[in-house]
Amino acid sequence: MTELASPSVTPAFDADAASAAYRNALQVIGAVEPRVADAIGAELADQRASLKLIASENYASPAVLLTMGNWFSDKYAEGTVGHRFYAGCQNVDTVEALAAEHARELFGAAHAYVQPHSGIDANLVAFWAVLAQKVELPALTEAGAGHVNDLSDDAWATLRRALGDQRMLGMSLDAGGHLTHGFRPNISGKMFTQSSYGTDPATGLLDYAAVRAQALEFRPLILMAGYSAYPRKVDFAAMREIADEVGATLVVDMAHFAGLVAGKVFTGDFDPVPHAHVVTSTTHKSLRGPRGGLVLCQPEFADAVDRGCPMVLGGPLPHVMAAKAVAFAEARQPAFAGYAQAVVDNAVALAEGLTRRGVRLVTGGTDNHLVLIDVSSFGLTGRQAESALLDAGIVTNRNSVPADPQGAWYTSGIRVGTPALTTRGFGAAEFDATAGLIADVLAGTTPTTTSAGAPSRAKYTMTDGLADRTRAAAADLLAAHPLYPGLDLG
Ligand code: DSN
Repeated sequence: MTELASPSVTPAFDADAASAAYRNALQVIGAVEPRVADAIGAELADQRASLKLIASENYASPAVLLTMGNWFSDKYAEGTVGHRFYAGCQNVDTVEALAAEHARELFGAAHAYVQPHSGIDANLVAFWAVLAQKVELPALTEAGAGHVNDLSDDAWATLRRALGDQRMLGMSLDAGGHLTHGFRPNISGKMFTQSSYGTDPATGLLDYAAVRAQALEFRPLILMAGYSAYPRKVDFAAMREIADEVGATLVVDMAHFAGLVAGKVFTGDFDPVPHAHVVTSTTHKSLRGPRGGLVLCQPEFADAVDRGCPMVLGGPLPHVMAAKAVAFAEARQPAFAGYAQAVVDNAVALAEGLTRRGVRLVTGGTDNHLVLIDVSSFGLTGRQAESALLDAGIVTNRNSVPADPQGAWYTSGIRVGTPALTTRGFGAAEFDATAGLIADVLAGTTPTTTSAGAPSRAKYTMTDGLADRTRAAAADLLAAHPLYPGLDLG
């Protein structure tokens, strides 16, 4: 065994063993479809060579990744641990129980359901659990059924009509909320009569008094909290007070910041688990696990949450549940707290570096893992900024800013996050240097003019040599912090 590659914030792995595992796996795959084996190798090369700042992405450990490629993938396991609709699930029971146990311990939760395949699945499980638990829908009473799963077709028809009266209040998409929190084109916006809260127009910050006033007026069944592009902490104790005052159920989607909760950076009022009735998450963002979802809940919702399959989920993915168990075990190691703190410290360094260079940030900074840049002062749309940064080797995504005049396609914002590069070992100095590269690219990019004489919203030119210079500088930063050090595909 070679020396473990173990920067303090990255899970240690045996580089020789991982190299052998991947080389052999690629040889086996390549014998069937070499183009797929090549694409897998190319993906690692691309990820190694780019400055990945997408706030929702990370790099899972070789242990997490390898756990997903095995015989668990072949197994059907509808049901719950010890109560399956298929025979032969004893090993699936082992990994599902382990993942749930690690999740409960990691987050201090009463109950954990690890079957959701993604964030939207986790949210649908939560929404139906609240409906089943909290709503005396006429159809349930008429049918004498104990649960929505037991309804007849007639009862379902009544239920569909009654559902239209149920209300959800969530954060609006342009204020940083997520499309599954009641955005009209999403199923959440169709299941519920929906209303959304924004942020203070002057500060970009959540205004709890305004949320309370809106909740008192709207009387939601579900008060939804959580975000995908809000660069600040949320006071979940305050949100719970509002929910209690209006008789709502508080559901928190912590997909973006689950790693900061697991790493005990968000504690007390900022930890959703003790305050929310139900908490949903993905497992692959700041939590650094496999792609997947998770639901945590208070005991009164446990039975309804466990009916996620077959209510809204198909068969669970046992290979992914196994990888969740491995990832949660990693997150329970002391090093993970150091990683989570570094993610936030690095975001602050990135925000300060951008501000110092004259870049405008929504809310003026950050106290989580992400920074939302308003690129309108450079005369750019988010789409132009995203493309120019990509030309320069910096991977980001465009994002709406509050009350965005450019709409959701072009946008006025760029969202950047620190979880992935922190896993690579970047610290404050590297993020300050990254801020410099971003500021230079934004300053050196100019919209082209359309034939009508207006600035284009998509096309742009860059100062000569800027993209190449930035790529070279990014390559120097990346070379000092290799991704999966020692991992060699041969
Ligand atoms: N797509 C994820 C993100 O980038 O935030 C959320 O679903």
